[in-house]
Amino acid sequence: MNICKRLMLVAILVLVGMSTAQAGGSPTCVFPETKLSWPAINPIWEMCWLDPGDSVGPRGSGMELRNVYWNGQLVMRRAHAPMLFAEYNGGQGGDCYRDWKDEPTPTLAAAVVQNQLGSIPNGGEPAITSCDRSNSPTTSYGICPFSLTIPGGYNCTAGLAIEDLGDHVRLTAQYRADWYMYASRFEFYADGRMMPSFGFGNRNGTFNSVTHWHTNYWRFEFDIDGQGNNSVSINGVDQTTEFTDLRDATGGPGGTQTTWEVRNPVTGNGYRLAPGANDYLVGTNESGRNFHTVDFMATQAHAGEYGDDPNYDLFDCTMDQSALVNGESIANNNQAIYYRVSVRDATANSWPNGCSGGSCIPQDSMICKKAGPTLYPIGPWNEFIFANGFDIFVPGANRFR
Ligand SMILES: [Cu+2]
Repeated sequence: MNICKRLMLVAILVLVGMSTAQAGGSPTCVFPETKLSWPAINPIWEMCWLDPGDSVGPRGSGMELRNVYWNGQLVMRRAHAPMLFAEYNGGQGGDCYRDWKDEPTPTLAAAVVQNQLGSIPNGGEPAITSCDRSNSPTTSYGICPFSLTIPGGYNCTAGLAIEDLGDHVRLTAQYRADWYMYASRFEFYADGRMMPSFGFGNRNGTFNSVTHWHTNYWRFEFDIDGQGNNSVSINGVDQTTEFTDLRDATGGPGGTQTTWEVRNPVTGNGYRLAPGANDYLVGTNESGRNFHTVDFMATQAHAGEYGDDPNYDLFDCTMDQSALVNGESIANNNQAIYYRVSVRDATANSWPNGCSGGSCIPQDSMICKKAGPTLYPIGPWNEFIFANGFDIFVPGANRFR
């Protein structure tokens, strides 16, 4: 190697070193946290996970992930789902409830993926939740094993299923609030994408007769590169004050969908949250009763604040965004962003209100419904992975069967 080539190599190494200044980080997990490194050798993603029973917040926050690192760089301090609601059609005299998120219920999974990273056995099946199983409008399959028998070491596991699926790792937890069984999933791809999804299942046919909605708000505490200096933008335009927002399929640049970004303005690294196709199926406030009226919130993060109400009870159904979005700065600090998905479980002849016969939406209340966004890495840390920049960005792509 001549001196010129040697200098060029040094320059390249310096540039790489600069752009990955925070690389090499790794979470320290403290009981009851458990560390996940995927792949086990030369990990791309590392994090601490907690099952719903150990999650923070009043009555928990479902599957909780802490100190999530991609290629040795901090992405999020915490990801969880602290606000969950079940609302019954007011036109049928229905009430509305705030559900709990700290009562785990088993998932059907291969023994090798139960609470540890594992690969699905040859000829085996990925982990199955109530929602994965539910494909009939009126039949419920109960709790695990959901009237299924899968040979080869499959059984009902408390805690998480953690599956190495080749180009990504998938974490699945399921929890129960009376009749309902909620499946919280998170997929982490080698290319940096993160895909949280929520499945709304059931364990019996109770309330088959009343149309109702389920609403989940995720909460993501980003700290890109771990310097406490992030910004939040709408369609790439930085915002300085806490805000609420709504999904808009054509509200982004060039008529694309509205997206939101969290970014470290110093390193340029960030994430873009793009709604999934199913997220659009049930808009805010479909019932008209003003319980859940925003899709997105950007708030300044505060220690110990995991939602709109630290002391709620079962009947506190309204998500009070004014308790979270109240004029604080979101410039150059740490934020918690919240994102809503809802599903409607319709019964025959009850929705829309006033319908009759064929004008009513046919019963689909026991059929599984899933929704969730994709979070895409943006900025320099992405360019080291993708030569084709934003070609990967496919607004509204439907990844659900
Ligand atoms: Cu339901």
